[in-house]
Amino acid sequence: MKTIFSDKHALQSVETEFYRGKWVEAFEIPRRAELVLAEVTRSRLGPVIAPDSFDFKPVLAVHDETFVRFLETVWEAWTAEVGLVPAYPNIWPPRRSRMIPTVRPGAELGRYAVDMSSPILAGTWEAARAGVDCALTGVQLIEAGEAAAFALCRPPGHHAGRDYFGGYCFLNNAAIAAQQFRTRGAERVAVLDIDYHHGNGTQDIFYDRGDVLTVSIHGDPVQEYPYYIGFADETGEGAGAGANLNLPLPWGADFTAYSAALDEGLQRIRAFAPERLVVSLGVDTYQGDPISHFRLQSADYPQIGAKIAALGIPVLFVMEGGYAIEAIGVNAVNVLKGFEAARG
Ligand code: FKS
Ligand code: ZN
Repeated sequence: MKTIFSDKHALQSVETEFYRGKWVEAFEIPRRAELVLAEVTRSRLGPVIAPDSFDFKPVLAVHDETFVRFLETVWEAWTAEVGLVPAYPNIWPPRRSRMIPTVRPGAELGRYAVDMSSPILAGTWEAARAGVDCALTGVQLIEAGEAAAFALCRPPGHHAGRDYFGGYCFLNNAAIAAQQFRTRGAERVAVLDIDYHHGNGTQDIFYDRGDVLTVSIHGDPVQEYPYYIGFADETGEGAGAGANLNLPLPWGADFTAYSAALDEGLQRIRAFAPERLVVSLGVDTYQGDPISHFRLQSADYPQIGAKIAALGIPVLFVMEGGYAIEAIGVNAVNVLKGFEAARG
């Protein structure tokens, strides 16, 4: 299968992040994408192509316009007021606030950010847009007849909601792609999120819609980021009632437990009968991941790909997390290879 990759991902790059009360070496670094790309090439997965450019429309189909405008303009406003330093929020709106717009970039950062893990830098907007372009190019390839494609997106996207960013994410690449499949004519689309963390942004975006099924397997929010969302009883609302499935697993879950959850998720997807599938592909489920607590082995990942392949529908894989630098390439490509081997 083809991989879509943009060098612009490297525009989002920080040395450190705030973790457990300290500034530590950043986990979400450009090297992650470079290592996945290197393994794609080494393993001869298929051609690597640059993305096409797309206008704002697919982005505005899932994100609020004021939020998108904020992402686009906040760096300029921030540097004018504060100087050439990363834009971090340090204040958040109290519950029941009236949310009146302010003229201060720091206050706007807190309005839209859910945490401190996603600083806005000079190149953040361009990097995030390039990630979206990778995902949309993947949609285009599939609409042109490819059975699958791999959007090697960075920064990741699944924590970005309709009007918020965080968890290293700015624009929700997978959700934008899923919506684009709908726009291009698919009646029903499913998103399967196999990143270790709950795909809260994707859930948020499609929560009241019955045309996009969202399924996420992740660390139980009582003990894992993003904490306040991702519980099993969140099943969708309104027209979306029954179209969200959360499968939280406890710390220490191994492939036996994981596999059972995956089978349940895939069963639900089968029953929904989507025409297209987007997979939020995170490999932070790996036993050696420095910030996560599942116990998958590298040899488990091809089986995940094979199970997904058994759905028999076109699949767009969209890169999300994975922080065990030595294994990220092999683990991600193992899913894709397992998919291809099973699809034939
Ligand atoms: C908690 C530290 C939490 C933020 C974790 C973000 C995970 C991001 C991700 C993505 F795919 F988006 F990259 N820090 N101990 O892996 O879900
Ligand atoms: Zn993750």
